[in-house]
Amino acid sequence: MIPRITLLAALSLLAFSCNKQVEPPAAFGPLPSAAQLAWHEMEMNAFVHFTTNTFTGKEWGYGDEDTAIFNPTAFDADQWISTFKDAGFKGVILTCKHHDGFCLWPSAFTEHSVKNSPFKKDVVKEVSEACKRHGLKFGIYVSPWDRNHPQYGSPEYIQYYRNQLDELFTNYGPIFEMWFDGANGGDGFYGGKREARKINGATYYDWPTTLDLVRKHNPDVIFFSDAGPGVRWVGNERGTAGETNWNTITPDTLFAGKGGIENLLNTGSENGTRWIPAEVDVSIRPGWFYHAKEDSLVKSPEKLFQIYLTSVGRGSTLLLNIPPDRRGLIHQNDVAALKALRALLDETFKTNLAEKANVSASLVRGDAKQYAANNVSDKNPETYWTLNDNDTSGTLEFTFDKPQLVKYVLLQEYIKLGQRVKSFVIEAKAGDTWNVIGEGTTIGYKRIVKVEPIETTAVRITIRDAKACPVISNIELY
Ligand code: FUL
Repeated sequence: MIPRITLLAALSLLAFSCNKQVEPPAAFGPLPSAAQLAWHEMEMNAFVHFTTNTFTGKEWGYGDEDTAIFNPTAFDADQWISTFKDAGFKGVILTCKHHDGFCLWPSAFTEHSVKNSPFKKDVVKEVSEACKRHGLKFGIYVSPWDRNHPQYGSPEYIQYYRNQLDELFTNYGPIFEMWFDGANGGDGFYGGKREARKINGATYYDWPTTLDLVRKHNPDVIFFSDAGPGVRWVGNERGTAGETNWNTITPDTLFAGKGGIENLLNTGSENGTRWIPAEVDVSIRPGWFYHAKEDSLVKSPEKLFQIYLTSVGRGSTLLLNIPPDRRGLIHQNDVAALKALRALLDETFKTNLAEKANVSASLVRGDAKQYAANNVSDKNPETYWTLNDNDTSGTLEFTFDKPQLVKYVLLQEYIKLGQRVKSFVIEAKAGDTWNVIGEGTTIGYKRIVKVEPIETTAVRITIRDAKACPVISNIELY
């Protein structure tokens, strides 16, 4: 019989090692706001380009279009939004006004709007209400560049632009994201209808004042522009975030429309001073607007899947443009492509092999259970595996009870404590040897690596380098 005193001592020792109080790592570097975190979690949003261009075949209208041409014959916002919802999109951003200045809502400040079209209906209202019905968030694109407005280029126009934002935020909220397009934000391009009208993009729009105004309506609205401050442009329209993608950037000298910063925006800056993640905007068709001649050029589900990997799979949010046609419907080819994309995503990411694997780690912060390796496979995004403050590398091993085919590895950092990882490698066991099957640099909110497909009994992930001790909340294997 074990003496009572020894048993008690053993039990209290056990209790001590399980409940050992180890401080969590301190936050490191710039952090996302609550609204930015929510934006990261949306992962996929739909962009909708719709205006007079849909009826003229143009991409950039001159602003002198007759409002009579805007006349969709079978407009159905529910068809758009239910299509997007089925595909997995969480939000929608609508071009309430594109560069031609035509307003999809009956603005009190201009005659160049739906109110003077035969269609008459308030498209912004129809779409924002359909979003509410289907549980998607609603966002707006309101082009600063306006080729219809006679005062574009003068201070009066800025007041006009602000009045319109006021109208939109008052009547169609809540609005989760607001797009400040960079076109004609620099000092190139042509300004008004068909004549040149130069502006100084760095100062003309006076963004800080506009932002303050909009924040009075919604303090949490995410502002997209080349330079943020909510989210930044990714530097291209091909659907590709940087293989290295820092959520941080130093925006001091940046502004919407500033040219020559595409590479910087694509990768972000490792030591950037602000959390301004990249949003990947790309169109399902060659153009942003619907053109019948592009019906056969809708991106294939396989191409869209690739884009998913280079956007969501690189820690960005995908903003996929799906333009309604002249009927005011999402064309059947686009609907079919989205359905097939959804099926591809569901099939690829169906069985997470990490859930049934045995997970172990080379190191655990303070040897404490609350930071153990299996936190990365427990489905709880609030628990994580982490190391002691000075440790910037460590290894996780997943062992299966029988060989499994592994094709994709999904990793997530606990970004509430900052973005840290700089380099990682993925290996798989073949017999007694470990083979490298993939590697990468940054992780951030989410990283999906397409590895060399392999039948294996174990996968090993090594964080090779990090700015501070890595904090990994989730790993999935497919
Ligand atoms: C660009 C615009 O000029 C295009 O027409 C489109 O709206 C795209 C999303 O942004 O800057």
